[in-house]
Amino acid sequence: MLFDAELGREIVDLSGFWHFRIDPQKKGEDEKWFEQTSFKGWDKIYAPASWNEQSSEYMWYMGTAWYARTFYASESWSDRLVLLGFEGVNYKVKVWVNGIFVGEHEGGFTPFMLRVESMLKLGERNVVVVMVDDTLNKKTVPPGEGMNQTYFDFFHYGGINREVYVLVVSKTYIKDVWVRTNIKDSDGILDIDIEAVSEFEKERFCKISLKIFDENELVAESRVSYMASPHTSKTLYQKITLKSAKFWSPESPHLYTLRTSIFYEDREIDRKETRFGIRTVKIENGRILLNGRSVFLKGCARHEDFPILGKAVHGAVLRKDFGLMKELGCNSFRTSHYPYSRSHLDLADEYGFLVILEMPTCGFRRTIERFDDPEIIEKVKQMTREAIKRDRNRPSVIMYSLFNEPDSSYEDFRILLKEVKEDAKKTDPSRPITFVTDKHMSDVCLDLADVLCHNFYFGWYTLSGDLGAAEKTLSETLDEIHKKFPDKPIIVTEFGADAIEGIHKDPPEMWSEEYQAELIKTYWKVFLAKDCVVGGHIWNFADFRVGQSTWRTTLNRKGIFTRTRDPKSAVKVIKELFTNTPTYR
Ligand code: BDP
Repeated sequence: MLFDAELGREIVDLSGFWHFRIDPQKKGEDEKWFEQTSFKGWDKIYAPASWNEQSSEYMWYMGTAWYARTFYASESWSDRLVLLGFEGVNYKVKVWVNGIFVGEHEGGFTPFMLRVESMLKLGERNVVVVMVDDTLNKKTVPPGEGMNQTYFDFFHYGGINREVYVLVVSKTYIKDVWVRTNIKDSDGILDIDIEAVSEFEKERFCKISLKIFDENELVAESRVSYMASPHTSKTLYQKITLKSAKFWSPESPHLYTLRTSIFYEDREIDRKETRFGIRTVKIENGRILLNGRSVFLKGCARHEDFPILGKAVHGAVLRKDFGLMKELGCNSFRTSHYPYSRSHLDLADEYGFLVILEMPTCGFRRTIERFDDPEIIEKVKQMTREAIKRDRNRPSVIMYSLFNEPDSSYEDFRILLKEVKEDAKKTDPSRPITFVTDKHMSDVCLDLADVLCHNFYFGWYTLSGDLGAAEKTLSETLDEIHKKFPDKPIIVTEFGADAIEGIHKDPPEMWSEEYQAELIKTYWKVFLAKDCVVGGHIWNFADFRVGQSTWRTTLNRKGIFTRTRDPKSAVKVIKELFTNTPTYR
């Protein structure tokens, strides 16, 4: 499934069956597997999807694996730039085309593009070979040491998890469009940056046209001319006012499309479409203001996880999930614990969800990595930058979460947090920044967060089975936090209990469906009684696969739906709680 962003451009989708071969001894590079043109004896694997559940042979495989396939390069691509786009490959990747090395990338959840036109044979089949290495270590993000020794609580799925495609563009093309929106009375104010790349050998006088569409109706336009110098990238700025604009909100998620075109000698040579919504987000006096109104976030934290597909969540599953979330009365979710796919967030924009975009920085502990290690700092910054650049036009994304449950009770974590925050603010100064903590009063970094995000498991990991005590401790802890930071809004980003479907207990007991429902009800009552709480996300929307251990039964069972989306008893209760909790309060 490809996305709107590349509409109007030539794209070859490389989804499908790839030749596949695992390389446990890591000998493929020495043996030059990337030069192969015949793949006899190799297995087959489908991409996008993780390799693990496609065959029992690969279920627990962690290491190097090779993918190969061919694609046809048309003769019409001469004098054009050809990019190979990857939406997400877990974890490290190296790419060759026709035996020639093209580039590499680290990080499983952010996109990258590689230029390949100089390696292509036009009018013929071309071979693309991709080496993926998902070996975890203390310096991977997130870190781990094995399939069952991860410092994060979700299954470590390897492979080409998201779309791969060939994108063909003109030698002068639009690389990026960034639309910042603001509201003045009934008008929408747009500040737009267009990054145009030119690879022509000579200077060219180009014109850029910007057209804004509301559905099919042209509602505003503007033009700018510039001299495109050879082998340069240029950023052009435009300001547009949209009179009597329609604003984006959960109840009315209105989207506009900006069509940016480059003209050379009055011929349109490139076009990129960018969807955006007009809305503002501000933190003021302990509240999150959306278009000036105080919002309350209701929802579940999620995971990208589905049987057989692994970390590739098919569009049909996403459609189902958004329908279920809407029925429940949710208006929000967090992309725990990594940036989700473009299609996932496209639906959030369309269905009007308020999203906390989280980075893949989970499990950061000072006993694992040093927080002042320049390699770690650089890696985290790069992944954060890639995620923000991809998603900063989305109205659904209202804030960035830079970490999940780091060792933030230690001063040395401040170094990393500060550096990454500064860098993130440069990439997008318009959105609030947070990180998610489980350290509460012992956290020494909360002053650096614009919004406080806390995960609580009273009644589960502590005060197990005692909901009365959990309620009291939750209430007291929230009061203490609020007293220390009276101007910062609090979101409870995780709370929940494992429930194994079909286990029923009266009175409710841990692991039963009733206990999960009761715990959620208890927490919700506390949230609504406190002004400082501006949102609650249940952990988790659906059961999800984890590694093997004595404390999980193949899945993390805190889903209110099973892994295949059947409802547990909590769903009815939550529907009532959420529908009776207004979005604005
Ligand atoms: C939290 C983590 C989350 C876990 C959850 C749990 O943020 O990744 O899955 O606990 O234990 O601490 O279920």
